[in-house]
Amino acid sequence: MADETKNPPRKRAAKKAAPKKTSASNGKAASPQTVPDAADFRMYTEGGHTHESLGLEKDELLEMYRSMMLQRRFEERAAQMYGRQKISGFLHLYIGQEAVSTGTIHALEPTDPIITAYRDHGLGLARGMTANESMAELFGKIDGSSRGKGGSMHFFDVEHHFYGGHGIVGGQIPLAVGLGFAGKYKGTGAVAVGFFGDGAINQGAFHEAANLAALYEIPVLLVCENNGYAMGTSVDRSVSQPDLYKQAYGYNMTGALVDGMDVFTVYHAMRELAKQAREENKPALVEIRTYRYRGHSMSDPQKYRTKEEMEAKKNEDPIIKLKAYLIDHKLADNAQLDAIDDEVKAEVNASVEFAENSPYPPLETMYEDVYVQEDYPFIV
Ligand SMILES: Cc1ncc(C[n+]2csc(CCOP(=O)(O)OP(=O)(O)O)c2C)c(N)n1
Ligand SMILES: [Mg+2]
Repeated sequence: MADETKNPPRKRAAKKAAPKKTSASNGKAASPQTVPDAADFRMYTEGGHTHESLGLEKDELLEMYRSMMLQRRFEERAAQMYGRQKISGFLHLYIGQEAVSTGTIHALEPTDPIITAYRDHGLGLARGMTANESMAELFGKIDGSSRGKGGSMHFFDVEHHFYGGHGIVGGQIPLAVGLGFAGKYKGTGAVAVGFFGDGAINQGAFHEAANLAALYEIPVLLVCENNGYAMGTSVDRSVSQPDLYKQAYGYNMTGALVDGMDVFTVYHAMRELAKQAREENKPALVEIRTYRYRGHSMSDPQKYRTKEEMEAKKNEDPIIKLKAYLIDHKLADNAQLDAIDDEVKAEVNASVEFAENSPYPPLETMYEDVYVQEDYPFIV
């Protein structure tokens, strides 16, 4: 059941909101009554968490650091390989946004389904995809996660409950709600998490999906990764209400604003919101403010933002922040963290070799893996 103190039912709200009758006698129009603010907005922007306050052990912190480093090093190498024309098609890098993927994954159960847009390498790696299958997918090789037929935008790993990798802006949001619905229907207790960019918030698909998520009380978190830009268009230029989390009010659900440059804050917010969704079937719209350090994709002259802005944001680098925390709290020293970096680099280098050596998918496999159902009509 919805919490009525925070979310009054529509009928009651409508009754209270009815405008007063204008008194004609004094000649003045009565000002309309204001609607009581029943919004359930949560701010996760203050920071100040410690690993103790969050109940995180040293091993888990080091695992978070490793995960973020793997995503960063993997993509730096992917960018190089793109330059050498080993990767074709699009390549959208997640560099700068790693606290979002890592903080979320650590806050969820490994069986909670997740789904995202085309900027998908970070989330896939954070969820447990290997560097080998990921690099091979970028190279279009048969050992890739989608057998080389998906490429950068279509990572997919059912075993790890990662449902892709989607190229149509906003297209995966209704699927996220469907994943949440399936969990509720089957009684699995899972919470689905659907990621999308700030550019997707104005798509009809978001609004239709958000409405049903709240109406059907679906355990789903709709996570808007607001990195400030949709290609070259800033949020301020394209959205009438740039506080994107406020869209939650229109759908009678929790809205949350989260600092996405701090992995502890993301972890804290997502853990609380996932618990609420799991235990009370309450969906939420979660706006996580983050920043991508690279262009929209590989061919982006980035004329829409200043060097000063980028430099300022680089001072907020979530990986450097976690590293400083680990050292300050004597949980690791520089040598240990460098060793993690070396291990990750070796793993990524090996993945390039693996991808080079993997064959291209044979032509006759072209129509395989298009539909799950093997006898689906229209397949030649
Ligand atoms: C329906 C649709 N319209 C337009 C495009 C072209 N397009 C690809 S990415 C993109 C910008 C999306 O930005 P955002 O949602 O903020 O995600 P980000 O790239 O910042 O991660 C657009 C308009 C598309 N893929 N799908
Ligand atoms: Mg964006």
